[in-house]
Amino acid sequence: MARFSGVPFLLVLLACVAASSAHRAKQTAFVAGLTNKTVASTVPSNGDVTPYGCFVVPRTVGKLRRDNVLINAAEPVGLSTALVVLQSGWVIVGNTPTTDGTSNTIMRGSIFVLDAFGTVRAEIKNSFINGPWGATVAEFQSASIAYLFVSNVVAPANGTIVRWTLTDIMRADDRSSRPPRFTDPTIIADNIGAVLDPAAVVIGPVGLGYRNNQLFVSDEVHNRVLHFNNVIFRGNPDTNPAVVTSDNALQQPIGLTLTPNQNQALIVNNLNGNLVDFTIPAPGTQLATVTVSNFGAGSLFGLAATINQNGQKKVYFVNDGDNTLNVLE
Ligand SMILES: *[C@@H]1O[C@H](CO)[C@@H](O)[C@H](O)[C@H]1NC(C)=O
Ligand SMILES: CC(=O)N[C@H]1CO[C@H](CO)[C@@H](O)[C@@H]1O
Repeated sequence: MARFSGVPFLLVLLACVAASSAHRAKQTAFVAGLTNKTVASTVPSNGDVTPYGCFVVPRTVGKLRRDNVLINAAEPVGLSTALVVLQSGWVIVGNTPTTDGTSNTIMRGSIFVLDAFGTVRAEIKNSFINGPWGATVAEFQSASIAYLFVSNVVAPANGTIVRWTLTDIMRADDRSSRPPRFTDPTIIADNIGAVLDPAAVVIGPVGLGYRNNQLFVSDEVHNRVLHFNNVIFRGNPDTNPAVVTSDNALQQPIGLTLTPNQNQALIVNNLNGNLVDFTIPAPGTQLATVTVSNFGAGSLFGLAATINQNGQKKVYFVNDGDNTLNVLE
């Protein structure tokens, strides 16, 4: 009797495996059934017209309203899609300036920290900041500490990801609060590849998405999306990340966001006007491709997926073709 006791157990195990792979195969694309709509023009009163990053405000704090979308343009800060809003209301913006809008004059730049009223309260500038190009954040129940991940694309960085530990995070709607401290910079990924480009300024790692100690990064140079493990704790660069997906519908993946349930990711392409929806973790499956810009190459940058307080799916993205903020909903 004893020697058969493993059989039903094995069958149950196989049944579970079959059920979970069937479940995986049946996963519906987050963007299935959504249609595009223009939300707003991004041409502000100062006349700058080029939107890059895009982030959905997680909580109402100061002037920030939950579910509203923040975007950054190339003025007053330099080029970058790096834009993060902490739950406490601090806004973190990458700044990679050029004097003429081309890669010929690109500089290493800085990171700005704004309070919840939009006032610049700090500028971080040091040897770990080399053309901040994309960013994401890991936040926890206790909002006094967070991990910020920033990609860098200007030499000497050849496509790095730096993890910052943000400490002493106070409320950003109190003018007496000090901005978070940027501590313990650690290079957790190196040599992803970053090359100056006459059209796109830089081709390199742009979109970052975080879930559960894992980081997903769009790698434009190799036309793929990478999956890094143990990103909260590692003390050195991960030289062997897994590949989530590559080629097929990918055409230089630029902005990246995770879906709210965190089992899919969305990227937009630099070389055409398409958005691609695929499963995570690695190895992932491409589930859907949607044309979201009729302006083709160079029109898409940042995007952000959310389910709002009314339970509606929204995928916000900027379009530099007509300088608008758009939504798939
Ligand atoms: C930069 O990264 C690319 C892509 O991974 C690699 O081929 C190249 O050798 C790296 N360059 C340097 C100077 O390390
Ligand atoms: C890029 C794209 O697909 N744009 C479409 C958005 O939706 C309108 C109609 O609602 C279409 O005319 C656009 O072509």
